[in-house]
Amino acid sequence: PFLENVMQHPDFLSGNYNTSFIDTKPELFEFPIRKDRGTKILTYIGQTIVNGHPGLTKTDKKPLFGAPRIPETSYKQEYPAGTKQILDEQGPEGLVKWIQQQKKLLVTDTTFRDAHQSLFATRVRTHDLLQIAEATGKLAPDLFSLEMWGGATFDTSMRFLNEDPWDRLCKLREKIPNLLFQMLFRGANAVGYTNYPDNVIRKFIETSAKAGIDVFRIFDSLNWLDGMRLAIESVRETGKIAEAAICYTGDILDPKREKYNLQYYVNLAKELEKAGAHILAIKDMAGLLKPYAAYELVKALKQEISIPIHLHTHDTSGNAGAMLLKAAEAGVDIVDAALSSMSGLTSQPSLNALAYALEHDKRATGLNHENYQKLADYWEDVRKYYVGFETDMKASNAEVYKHEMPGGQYTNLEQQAKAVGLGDRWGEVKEMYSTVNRMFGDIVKVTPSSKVVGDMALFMVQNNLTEKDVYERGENIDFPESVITFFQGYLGQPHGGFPEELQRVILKGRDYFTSRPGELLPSADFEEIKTMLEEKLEREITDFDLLSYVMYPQVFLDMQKRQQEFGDVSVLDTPTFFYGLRLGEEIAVNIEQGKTLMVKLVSIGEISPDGTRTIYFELNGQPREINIRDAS
Ligand code: 3PY
Ligand code: ZN
Repeated sequence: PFLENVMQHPDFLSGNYNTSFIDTKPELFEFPIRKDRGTKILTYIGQTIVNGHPGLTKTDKKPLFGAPRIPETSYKQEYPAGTKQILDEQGPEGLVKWIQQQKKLLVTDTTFRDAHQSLFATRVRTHDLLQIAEATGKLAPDLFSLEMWGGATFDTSMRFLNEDPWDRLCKLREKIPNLLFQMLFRGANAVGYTNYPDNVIRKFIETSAKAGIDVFRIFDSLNWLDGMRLAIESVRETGKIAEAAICYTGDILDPKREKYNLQYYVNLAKELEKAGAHILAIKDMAGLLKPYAAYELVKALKQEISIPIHLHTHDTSGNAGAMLLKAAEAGVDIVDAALSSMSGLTSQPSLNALAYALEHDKRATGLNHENYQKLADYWEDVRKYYVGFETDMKASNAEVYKHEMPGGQYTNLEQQAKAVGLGDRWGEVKEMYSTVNRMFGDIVKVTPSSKVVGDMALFMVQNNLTEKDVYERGENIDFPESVITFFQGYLGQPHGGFPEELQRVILKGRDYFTSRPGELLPSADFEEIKTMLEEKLEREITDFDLLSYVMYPQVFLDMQKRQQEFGDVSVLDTPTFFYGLRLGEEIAVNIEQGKTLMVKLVSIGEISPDGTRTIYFELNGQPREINIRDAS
């Protein structure tokens, strides 16, 4: 009975590995007529001028931005050899041995992924990453790795940036040949929000390894070992690095929080080592690991396991810098940090500050202050483009120890709360988040389990429900879909099981299962999907397309449509992408190697009776008009 239930499940049908999903939704394949590249790009710019960019308040005047400071020195030198060469030449075992020989604290730079995911809703565009890529490879060859893919970047790049995430990976790989590329992989949830069939997990890992990922940080949103084993094995088969994570929650120093005590983490770490992890990650996604707790945890783990330890945290409370120092003292091998201009608050602590803090210490990082300052300067300039997506948070906030919300979720949930009219009740939402966590039995909260807690908290605040109401009137309440599927077992099993009473109230007689969802989900039929997509999209379908479709069918198809309408908008500079052009402004758009379009905005016509406006451009000096519907 559960198998049937899984197959009928709406998430399965929209998650979708079979082709019946699209047969029932033919509108997904109604594509706009084909236009030339110049017209497409003018249509995009015109659309942005008239209607603004989704998610940004429309301004009549495009803000003025100076050109970002791109360090010049980078172009004069070869790429120094880095950790990528160690892995390529000596394999995972050789790399692990090398890590263990280092006295210095090794550092991963998260600027390309978690920093912007946590500070401004994952909006950094490939264009801005590519402009600093060569300089990063040349000025920062002594990093352990560059975290640059996975987590939320996969879906946001398609959903909000009209970009193919695979394209970002391949292009960065070309420009940074010397650093290990690291991605965040959500175990059986891959880069999505629900479990996928086993053959999807395997193919995703094989394909990303081939495209350039070297280090896979694998976690399970409930610390459920069964949700991680397949990913660990698959990464090992590719010859890349399997870094398996314990997600940290609670407080090991608090005797009252015994569910997640030191022994719990030590046991889990030992299991992960046994399961084949090359490196252990301590993933402190909310920044709850306090300095002295970090010392205890790292000390204990160092005694109990023999693989290197890589520590990840967020600076929401303001304590993360101090925490890294205590962890370094206890012998942690690698830590995550972000370039200073992209650090702090819900992001990682500052890499530049860390390098200074440890100078002349036995764990000194050896990182060159001037080089990393140049990279931080670039990001200081570029960050300005994204101001419209920044959180309202102006200073660190220690209440994270109460609500325990992950850094990567904070800005997103705040946006979600605003979108449903709860902007002025954000304080209540945060409080409810911790109530919901308690009701759920105190679970590990990280994507996607954190999203379930967030959905329930929003739902309760929005409907003015108390904890008591849920138990007393729950029979008559339709809970959010994500909450129901969570209690059915679609995200796996939480430590200590589900609270039975609440599970009964929420499921209302629906089935639930305790086995691994991957065992129940039918395999994706890649051949069938490929044939279907080739027919519908009238082009060759790559493994990249196939995996993007399988992860996010609707998002992928929507992006195909926008690409047919607007062309490849990743070639536009970011201010133009978000704000269009000022009157009289002319930009050069490199649509491919050696092919440049000159685009100038001449004037914007009055609104006509049919609700459209004519936008007058010059394209390579020739007048061009584009009609755009004014949505205001
Ligand atoms: C993600 O899964 O995107 C995360 O950043 C979790 O911390
Ligand atoms: Zn993180």
